[in-house]
Amino acid sequence: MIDRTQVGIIGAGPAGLTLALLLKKQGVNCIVLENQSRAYCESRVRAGLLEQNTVDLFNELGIAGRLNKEGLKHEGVIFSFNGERIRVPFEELTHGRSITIYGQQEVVKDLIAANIEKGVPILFGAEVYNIKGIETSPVAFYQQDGIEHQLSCDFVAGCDGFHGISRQTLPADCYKTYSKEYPFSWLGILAHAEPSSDELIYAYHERGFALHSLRSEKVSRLYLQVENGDTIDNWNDEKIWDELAVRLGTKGFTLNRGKIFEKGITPMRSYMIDNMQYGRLFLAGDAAHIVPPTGGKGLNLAVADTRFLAEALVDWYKNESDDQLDAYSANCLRRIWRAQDFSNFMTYLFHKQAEHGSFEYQLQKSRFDYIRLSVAQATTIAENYVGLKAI
Ligand code: RFL
Ligand code: PHB
Repeated sequence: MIDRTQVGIIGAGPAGLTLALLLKKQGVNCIVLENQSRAYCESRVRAGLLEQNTVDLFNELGIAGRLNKEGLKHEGVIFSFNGERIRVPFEELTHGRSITIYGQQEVVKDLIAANIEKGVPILFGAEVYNIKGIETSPVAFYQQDGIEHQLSCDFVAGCDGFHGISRQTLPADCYKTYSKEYPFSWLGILAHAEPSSDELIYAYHERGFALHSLRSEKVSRLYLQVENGDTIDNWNDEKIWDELAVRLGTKGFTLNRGKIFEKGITPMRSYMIDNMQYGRLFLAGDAAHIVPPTGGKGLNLAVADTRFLAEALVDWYKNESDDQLDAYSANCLRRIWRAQDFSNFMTYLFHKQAEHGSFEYQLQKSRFDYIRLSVAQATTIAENYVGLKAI
């Protein structure tokens, strides 16, 4: 068993796997430790919206063959307010930038295959239970098949998601936490139903938010705002479809129904820490920040962090410079705060929070009208939605 590497990466999600490829490309060795099985990682249903920057990076890494073929490129998005629709033509408003719909499981499959092909060791079923020596010479302690192992590293990259061990390993006094729980959750489904719209539809309705998304020409991905604490047992398939049809509805629109093959409820929260590093431990992705999914930013932020981290580590190995490593958190935080603000804005624009006709409701409606009336406001939304190029 290998017991030493340059960069030990915890977590084989989008962050860990992208970082491993970026490092390998520059000749830096790493090992990825992942507590789940490969099959589990490749089937976990989550995100679907890839920003232009993410697609560009996957092309640079030479792993976008299937993404370019099977991903669905979008040039605009539909917003609906109680059945009144407007279209934000984001490609036109951002001089050619777009988003691509491609399931996170597909991204993870492509990343795992590329890492294995390039010779990056990914140890599945390897749970890291302790990280020691983060000031100068970190060691990751992990268990695989009931046997304990140690991996000594120059650096540890904590890409182990929101519930991972890396954030807990940072000294508690080296960062400040920002956290916000929203008073609603998302019920998400995947269904064998032809998408009812070529473009995504984000809908405010007096019964609550709904989102129409898709995965392919035959599979729809749809979400409903539900109350915190609600359970999937309260929602049989017919009730889900009926509710989606009402909330997404407008004159002449028919929602295509089909067999639901995946459903789940996710709470909505914003969370982040204002320092993502200590000594030789660096965090990336959900390990350091969570955004509500309304802006489609989580996976994209995870990937954006790894670009900064890879550049900084390569600079350390090639030029013996600490400068970029020292600037890592600050470099990431600018984009993270922008995404936090945009995700919060989208969440409050579309979710039902106040009684129909109340003061807050009127403000919400006015914000929606403003997008229709102002190219400036539509452009602001467009450039945040597709993701700012540099920040
Ligand atoms: P991940 O994907 O959670 O991966 C972390 C990995 O670390 C492993 N792990 C450990 N391994 C070893 N030892 C330990 N002690 C470990 N502890 C954990 C885990 O098993 C896991 O494999 O984090 P990463 O890489 O930072 O990626 C983040 C994204 O997964 C996440 O931000 C997105 O899914 C969020 N998200 C969306 N993001 C988008 O950009 N666009 C979207 O359209 C979008 N929609 C969504 C979403 C998330 C959702 N849910 C379910 C939260 C829609 C939903 C409903
Ligand atoms: C998805 O397709 O899963 C999706 C799309 C847009 C979002 C969130 C999720 O804002």
